[in-house]
Amino acid sequence: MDTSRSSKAEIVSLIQNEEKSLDDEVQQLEQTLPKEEGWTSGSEKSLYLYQGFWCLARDLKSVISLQKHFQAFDSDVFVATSPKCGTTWLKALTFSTLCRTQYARDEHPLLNSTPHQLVRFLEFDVYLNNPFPDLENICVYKPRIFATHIPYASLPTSIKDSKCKIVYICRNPMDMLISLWNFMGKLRDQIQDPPMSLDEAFDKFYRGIYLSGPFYEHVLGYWKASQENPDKTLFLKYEDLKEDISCQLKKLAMFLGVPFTEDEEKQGVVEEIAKICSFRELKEVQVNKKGLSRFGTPHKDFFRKGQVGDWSNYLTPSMVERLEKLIHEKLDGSGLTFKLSSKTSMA
Ligand code: PAP
Repeated sequence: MDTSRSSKAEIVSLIQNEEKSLDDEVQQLEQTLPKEEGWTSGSEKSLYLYQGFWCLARDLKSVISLQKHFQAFDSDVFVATSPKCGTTWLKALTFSTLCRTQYARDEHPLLNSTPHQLVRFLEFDVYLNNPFPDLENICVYKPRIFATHIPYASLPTSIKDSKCKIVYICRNPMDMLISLWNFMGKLRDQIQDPPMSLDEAFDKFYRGIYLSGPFYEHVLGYWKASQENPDKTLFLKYEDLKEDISCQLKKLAMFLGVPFTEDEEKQGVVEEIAKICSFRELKEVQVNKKGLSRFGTPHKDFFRKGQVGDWSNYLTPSMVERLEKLIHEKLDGSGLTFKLSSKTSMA
């Protein structure tokens, strides 16, 4: 008997069975979960409320699949975010900090790969249409770094229980909303959907209906995890990075267990990483200017303005008032505050 053949056949049948059972599970969920209209008519047409967060039908399967099968290593690092809160930036910074000794200083991988290619999303990329991805060979650099928009409560148990590290970045919700609305506007344009009004986007965001929303539950889940176990989860803020990137980079390196040495500091390594990961530099790299990501969005759309306080150019006074009230209600007593502009902050 040809064992290599039979084991290959067994593997294929295992994958097929798993695919079938996932398809059945997702089909059932689609009929029972609360459902809302998404942000575009394409793959984002419907959102489903799964375990308390809004998820695209396309991603339900990969989320369930990775919840069941993903095995974290103690050495893994996870970049966790809500959409439009600084994912691209934190992917670039985490990769450049952790892997800095694995390439020559003038051959930085960010010159030829996008941050999303170097640090891949678990649910939109690695596990998309593949319940058993080849994780051994997926990350060229070590340790493995993955990204996710999944809320803390719904992370695979092995991520929560192992000694791996989680870095989270949040952003003030007003800038996040404007960033999301602009991003989805480009996506709508691309598939010839008519523009979505800011009123409609505001209403959806206010009700928490967007991929991985609601916002406050997402942020508070990771905030609490970071308070309870600061060695495992590092909680960063986009606005703090904007204010003092060197200080935040050193904090990140220390947390990841790879602090910058005195020599590195003298040689300007911190400033070099900050520079190559900066909005201005990344936006101009050819690989970020053309082509589509694995999840179908143009690379260039991940770089818009990269500013704090851009919301003031869009939101009406009544929108600001409603959001401020909601921020107060949701964050009251948590100890978490947001900077709304380079000057103003609120709890
Ligand atoms: P994602 O969660 O969908 O992957 P994410 O990277 O969080 O996207 O969002 C993009 C936002 O980060 C954009 O914000 P804006 O719309 O307000 O401009 C984008 O400009 C900003 N951004 C991307 N790269 C950087 C960077 N290197 N530094 C600062 N901001 C950045």
